[in-house]
Order: sequence, then structure tokens, then C-alpha cells
Amino acid sequence: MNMILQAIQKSAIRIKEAIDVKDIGYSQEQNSSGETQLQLDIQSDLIIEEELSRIEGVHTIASEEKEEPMVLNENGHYFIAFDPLDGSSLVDVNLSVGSIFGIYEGAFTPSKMVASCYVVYGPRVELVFADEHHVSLYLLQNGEFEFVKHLHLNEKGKIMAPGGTQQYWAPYHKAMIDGFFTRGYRLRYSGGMVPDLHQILLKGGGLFSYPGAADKPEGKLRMLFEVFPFAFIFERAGGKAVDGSARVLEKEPRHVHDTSPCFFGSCDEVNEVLSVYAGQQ
Ligand code: FDP
Repeated sequence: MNMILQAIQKSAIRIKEAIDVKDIGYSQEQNSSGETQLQLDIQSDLIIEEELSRIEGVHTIASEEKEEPMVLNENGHYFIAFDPLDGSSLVDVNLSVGSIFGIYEGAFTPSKMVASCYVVYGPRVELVFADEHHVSLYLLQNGEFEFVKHLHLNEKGKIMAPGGTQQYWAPYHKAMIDGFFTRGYRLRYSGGMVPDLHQILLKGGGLFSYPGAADKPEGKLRMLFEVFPFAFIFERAGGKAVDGSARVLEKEPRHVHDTSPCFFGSCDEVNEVLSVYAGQQ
């Protein structure tokens, strides 16, 4: 596991360097020598694939950028699903983006999840790694990730990150979100899942939601690459992650790219989601 964490850290440093290179975020453009540049998300995917393929213990990888999982080593036992650069379009407007990793033993199913991790590329590069015991925050300083502290959510927070297109929300969902704002919650939504959830985690609580709605009945966020890794982290930090009625970590994706409605946050807010949604069944 330590080798996997180190490979993620090396990937993060290389992805940060790629982000920092001028123009690289713009797709299908040519560089000064006339070569077509790789899109940043594809480049990030290749970086992570290369770093993970050096580890014998990794059996299979699945990437948001690849149609199907890829076997790296038949004798390995770790299965790693990752979104190499979530929110990559935000690079063009200089907002924070991230990489997300879910680590499993033997199969891509939540009951086999043993760790998860994300990296946020903002003004600073930070990494959050969760295993069974802790959720740990690291900060990139002079080329090394230094441990900062363990993270814990409070029972209740003060911020709200409501995803999806409001026009398509169910009326009870809209009433619930309006209710939170009426009680003083503040809007904190950048449109990048990684920085939006990172903010809730570091501020100690709140609610991030991406519901099923009329335009996207199963939500937008992918279970394997986005929802499960953050669910693991939020639960380990003392919060909750549900799809409106059940823990997301009890769901089984039928395909690697399946999505799910999702709500992540501190217990108080997520319990309110569960009671509002239960009233609609
Ligand atoms: P993006 O499409 O820019 O990659 O992963 C999907 C994601 O970003 C999340 O990071 C983000 O939370 C969500 O989409 C934003 O979607 P909306 O614009 O529909 O709110």
C-alpha cells in the first residue's frame, strides 16, 4: 500500500508540472513544433498508468479515461480505479482540479475497498489518503508530501455545495436545499468535485449533493471513479455518503462507468437528506 501511495504522489507531482505548462489545458492544439498536444486529462491518465504499472502488487486499473479496465499484473492483488483529472475543463479558467483514486483488493466492489485518496491541485497541492484507520492530509512542499494532520468531520457544518441543474431538480430536493440556505448555510460550489468536497472536509462539515434529476436520473458522478472514493473518505472522517436512501458503498456498479446520485457531508445534513428523500418514496 505504501508503494501505491508513493506512486500516487509521484503522479501528482508530474500532473502538477503538466498543469503548469502554458497552453497544455487546451485540447487539440499544436505546440510550437507543430505536434498535437495531448489533452491534459489524457496526459494525466498516461502518467498514472505509467507510475502504477511499476508496482507488481497492482493487478488491474480502471480509469475514467479508459472504456474498460486494464490488467497490469496477473499476480497482483490491488485493483485501482481513478479519475486522472476531475474537472479538467476548470484548468482553462484557473480553478482547482483534482485526481481521485479508489483502491480495492481483488475486485472493484465497495466491500473490497481498502483505501482511497485524492489530490487537489490548487494554489497548493494537497493530498488526502484514507485507510481503515485514518483520513490523513498531506501538503506538497519542496517536492515531498509532508503529513499535516488527520481529518475529522463535525456533526454539522455551515456550507452547501449543491450540484446539478436547478431547473431539473425534483421539487422536494429544491425545497430541501432552499431550507438549508434559509437556515444560514453558505454557498460554496466551484463545479469541481475535488475542491468542493475538500472544502467541506477541511471546514469540518456541510453538504455536497449531486442528485438524480429530470435530465440525469442517475446523477452525473461515476461510482467507481468519483463516488466510492469520496464515500470511503467521508465515512472514515466521521461523516456519511448516501444516494438519497442508502449508503453509496452498498451499491454495485454494473458497468465501470455507471453513475449514482450522491450526497456527502457531516451526519446532521446527510440525515436530513435521508429523511426528506424517505418522505418521497
Ligand atoms: P467535470 O464535468 O467538469 O469533470 O466529474 C464531473 C464534474 O466535473 C465534477 O467534478 C463536478 O462536481 C461536476 O462534474 C459538476 O457538474 P455540474 O456542472 O453539472 O454541476
